[in-house]
Amino acid sequence: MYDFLRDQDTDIYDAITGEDTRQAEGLELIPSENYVSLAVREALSSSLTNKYAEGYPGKRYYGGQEFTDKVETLAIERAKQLFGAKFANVQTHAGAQANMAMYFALLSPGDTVLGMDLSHGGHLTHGHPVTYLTKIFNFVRYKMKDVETGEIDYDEMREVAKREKPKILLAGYSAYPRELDYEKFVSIGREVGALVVMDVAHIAGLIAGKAAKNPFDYGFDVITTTTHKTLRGPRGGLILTREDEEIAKKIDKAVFPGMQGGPLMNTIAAKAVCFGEALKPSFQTYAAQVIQNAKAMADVFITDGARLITGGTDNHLILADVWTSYGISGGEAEKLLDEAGITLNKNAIADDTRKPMDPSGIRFGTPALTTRGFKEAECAEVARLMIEVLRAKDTATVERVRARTKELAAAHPIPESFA
Ligand code: DSN
Repeated sequence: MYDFLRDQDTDIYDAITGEDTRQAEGLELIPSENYVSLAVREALSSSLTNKYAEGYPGKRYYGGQEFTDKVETLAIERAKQLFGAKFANVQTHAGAQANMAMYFALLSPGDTVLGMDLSHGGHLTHGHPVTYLTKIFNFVRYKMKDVETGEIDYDEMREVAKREKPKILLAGYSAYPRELDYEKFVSIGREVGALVVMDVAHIAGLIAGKAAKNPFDYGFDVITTTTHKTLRGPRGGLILTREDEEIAKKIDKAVFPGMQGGPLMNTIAAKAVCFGEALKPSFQTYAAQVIQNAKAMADVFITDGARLITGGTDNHLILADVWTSYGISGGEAEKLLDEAGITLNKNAIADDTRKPMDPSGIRFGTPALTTRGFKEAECAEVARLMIEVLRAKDTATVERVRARTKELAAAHPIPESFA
């Protein structure tokens, strides 16, 4: 691999091979990361990167679309099958663009979106004040009723919905470890005449692998997602519409020409490959294992007396209050664990009293470890190693744990393909 790159550009070659080694030798616990197959990587680096294909299959603004049309149609059909949707747009470059296109398709300037409070697990693109979205649309919030169990305050949600009359009721989070009551979302949305939308970026693979409930089965109207987290595909976005053709047409228009120019056809081919992989029965085994592994890690922390936000996990991620539990800030924990060969991220916890750049929590999860073949016992060991570092906070412990994480990584090479 990389023969031409090595000969032509040593600096970039060195950086990429350095990253390869980092990924191979460390344990990846960032819950939004994963390892793609070499088939996905081959599609990403294919000749399709040379091609302009503005428009949609059969309706392009450039010639030479015989193969791009085939690729995009396959990606659309597979995405629809995977999520039980009637319509799919596979062109958004990332999850942020998928959400933006969804807002522009379904809202007029000044319209209201009711979404999860950002400090309770929401996402920047769900209306954080630092985004341009808040200059155009009005975002109002619901929260968890009980941070210790993760129960959403559906009474508050209904009250705010009735008062604020949102056009969109938004579910979906980047730091929330529990399943939702989708029936309640849909009933509240219908009651106030809002479209019900979910950003499933984090749990897309769990839904595709039938290890988590599918919001479309409960009547959600639209789903947005990324393709590179639990779904284990290339970095990119995807928008699915359950059944309303008018909505799907508005979304297509919002993506192109509304927001983006030429689609990244190489990425769309890689998405199609990933969707093909996720349609295999083996992906269901993978998705179920991701959750079992996360539960095994959560159990170790709970037994150790740690405070986990929502008290545990139903999905692929865990949010731990390390400030209360181990007297270490999230930033310091991230740094020490990184040195010990465990990569994860600091994360604010609900109603955090510390600053976002050095919050009280860490967020970690099991999608990448599970891809490497880790099962519950190895994940529990990783959790114990983490606790050793969080408790001791000293160089000797970090070095000892580093030696063990390297061994664990070596015993579980990153796979090249999936059965
Ligand atoms: N940055 C992603 C995550 O890590 O959750 C969400 O966009």
